[in-house]
Amino acid sequence: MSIRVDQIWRNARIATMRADAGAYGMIEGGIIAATGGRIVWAGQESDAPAMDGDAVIDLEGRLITPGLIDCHTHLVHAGNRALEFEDRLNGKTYAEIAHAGGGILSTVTATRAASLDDLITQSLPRLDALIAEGVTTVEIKSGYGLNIDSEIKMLVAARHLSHRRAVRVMTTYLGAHALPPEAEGNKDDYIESVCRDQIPAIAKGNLADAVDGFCDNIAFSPEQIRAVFEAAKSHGLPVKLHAEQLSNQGGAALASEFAALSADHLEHLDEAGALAMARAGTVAVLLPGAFYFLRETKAPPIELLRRHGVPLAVATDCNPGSSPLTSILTAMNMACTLFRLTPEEALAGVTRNAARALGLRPETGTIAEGKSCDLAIWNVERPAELVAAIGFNPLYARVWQGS
Ligand code: DI6
Ligand code: FE
Repeated sequence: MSIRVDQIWRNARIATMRADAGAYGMIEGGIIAATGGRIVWAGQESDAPAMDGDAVIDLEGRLITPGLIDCHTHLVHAGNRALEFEDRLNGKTYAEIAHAGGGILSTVTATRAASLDDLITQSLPRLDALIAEGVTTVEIKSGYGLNIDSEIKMLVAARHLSHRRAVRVMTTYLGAHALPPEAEGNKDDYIESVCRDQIPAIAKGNLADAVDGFCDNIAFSPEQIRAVFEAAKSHGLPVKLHAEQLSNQGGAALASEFAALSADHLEHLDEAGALAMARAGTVAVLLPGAFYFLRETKAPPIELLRRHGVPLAVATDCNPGSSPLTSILTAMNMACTLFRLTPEEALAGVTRNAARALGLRPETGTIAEGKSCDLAIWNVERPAELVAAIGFNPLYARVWQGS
């Protein structure tokens, strides 16, 4: 008697990315079977039970990895900042650009002015670029609306994108991203409106899967972020934080206190912060695109994170100001060239550990029985080929929830 399944992918090399299964959790001569969008069997063909599939695909030795996960993006926004990029290269200062209405506030103005449909239409090509590289799960933040209506519009746009494409979208509310112009410099009052008005409205509408903030000199203080986290907690929402990007504010330790899913950027992280993250199981999300685009020189303390066993994830940080990057493969390459991750760490960073940074560990991120059948199938022999090349896309096929 053979077992009936929906689909079978056979004759593959499988980088399962399971943590307990050797380098890349590699299986040679592998086979994956799925039913109802879930993996029901994955392993060596010679060990497999007799199975009958409605569809059987011979992959002729191609590599299968888990579907890739971009766990930190701001890909929903309107407009772009290419002109600002050009102005800076032509010698204008940051202050001059900001004074002329440029910088992050220009994205806020454009995003506020855009209709919901427009926001979706402008964001889709960025999502498509990620999907074309094997991404099956993407996180999308708000944070360019900075008032109730526009923050809600951004999150609704992000949720809509998941109906327009075969991809899992996780939304994150980032009201504490920047100070809106109408707040006239009063950060405490704005944070109060985030906690009192915005978070309850967003929680009520079930619009966000997590709450994020930007803790830095140019953004919000640890005390202000603590208030945001308390409000998130009171609505049962998990938290994450843009921490230690430009300076050390103790943001990673604060996030860990709230058992944050992740602390992201971390260029200026110290040992106390790394220890706190390790204890809380908070994932370190590395964003080499922002490091590159801002021409930073201080890399995150990778050796310290490794030593304390903090899980490392890698993401694009896709945003118009500091990381206009829509290539997860390039982010992986940059994580290796700029931060000295190994190719295996980079791949774990966009699969197993990225799933963990989104609270999706039981659902996706590795190839294992019971998980969603999210796969990326590549025209390469070895995983390192995905990471070493720059600007080349060897994707053969992408499978999300079994199809
Ligand atoms: N970190 C950054 O570098 C940006 N946001 C953040 O939290 C910049 C976003 C922008 O300039 O639009
Ligand atoms: Fe970001």
